[in-house]
Amino acid sequence: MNGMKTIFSADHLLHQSPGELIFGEFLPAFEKPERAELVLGRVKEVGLGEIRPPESFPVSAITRVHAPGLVALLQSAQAEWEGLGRTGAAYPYTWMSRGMREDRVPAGLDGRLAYYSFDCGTPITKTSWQAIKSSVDVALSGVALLNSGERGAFSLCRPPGHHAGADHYGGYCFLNNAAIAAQKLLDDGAKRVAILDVDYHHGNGTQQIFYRRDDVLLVSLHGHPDQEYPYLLGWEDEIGAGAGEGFNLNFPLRWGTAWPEWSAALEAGLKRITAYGADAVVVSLGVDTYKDDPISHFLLEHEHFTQMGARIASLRKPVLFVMEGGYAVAEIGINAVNVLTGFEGA
Ligand code: OKP
Ligand code: ZN
Repeated sequence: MNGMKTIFSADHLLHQSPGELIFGEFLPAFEKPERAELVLGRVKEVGLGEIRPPESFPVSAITRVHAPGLVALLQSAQAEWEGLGRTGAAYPYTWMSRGMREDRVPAGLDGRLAYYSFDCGTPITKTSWQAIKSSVDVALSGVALLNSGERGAFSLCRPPGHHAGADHYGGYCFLNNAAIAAQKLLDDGAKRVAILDVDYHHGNGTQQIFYRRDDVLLVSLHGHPDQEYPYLLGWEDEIGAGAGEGFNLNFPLRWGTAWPEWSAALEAGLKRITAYGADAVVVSLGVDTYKDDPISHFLLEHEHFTQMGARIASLRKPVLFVMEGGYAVAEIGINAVNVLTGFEGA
């Protein structure tokens, strides 16, 4: 079968949040396994291309961008939690705030959960690590496809990754699949990689990881921090620092943003990526910009995702699509795959 290949692992099923504190209630989690299954179903329905399992990569590919202490915590948190006689998933009780010790990692479990996380929406369960690791492997296997000459590939990652920074996790994200993939592209010979983050939420983790670097350009379109999660990063004056100055480009957009305004920002971002001269592009593909997404406030419709894919294809660069968010579950498959077919058809 020709067409874009999809990398997928059923191991994503091993991460299932027990629920989410949202809208003032503890509700069923929005980031749920059905999301990935619906996208996979749509990939099959349209006959996008071959579906392959990931290869397994060493943890050293992860610690190229993440602190070893974070990776160790994700692996052992649930066992330590149970060792303290607790049932349920591992949740942090506090977080780092202004004036607290950033230079010292506490030894205990609750201290490390506090040190390495930034929100209450990202519980670690008994089998989460296997899902987290499989999601990274799905992203890295997509890199291998680009290295073998494919012009596009789809890493159907779950859990998502773009909120995870070098030493912090949160926002349903544990490890930054897109950032790990971008670093692997560089390690495999690319000189410059662009990350285009079209998820509704700002990719704070990706921004933090590459903020001082000029070998990865980040372009992000997202809900304005004055209105939208993760609230504390994503303004337009964040342009990068040191060697990275000029290599971070944020487009914060207000609730109610529809295709005309969203696509104008996309065009400006694509222009920047072209000027940058990227050897490859990683797209953080969230489809929570959809008008009926239950936790988001943009107004994109099905056809706009197709157009988005076609515009990304106009870069004429190898593109790795890495799945991020999208929560209107019945539609998530249509919207994600529309981007891919739009790319393929252009
Ligand atoms: C992840 B991705 C607290 C509610 C906050 C978190 C949104 C994470 C979005 N439980 N919502 O960017 O789609
Ligand atoms: Zn999102």
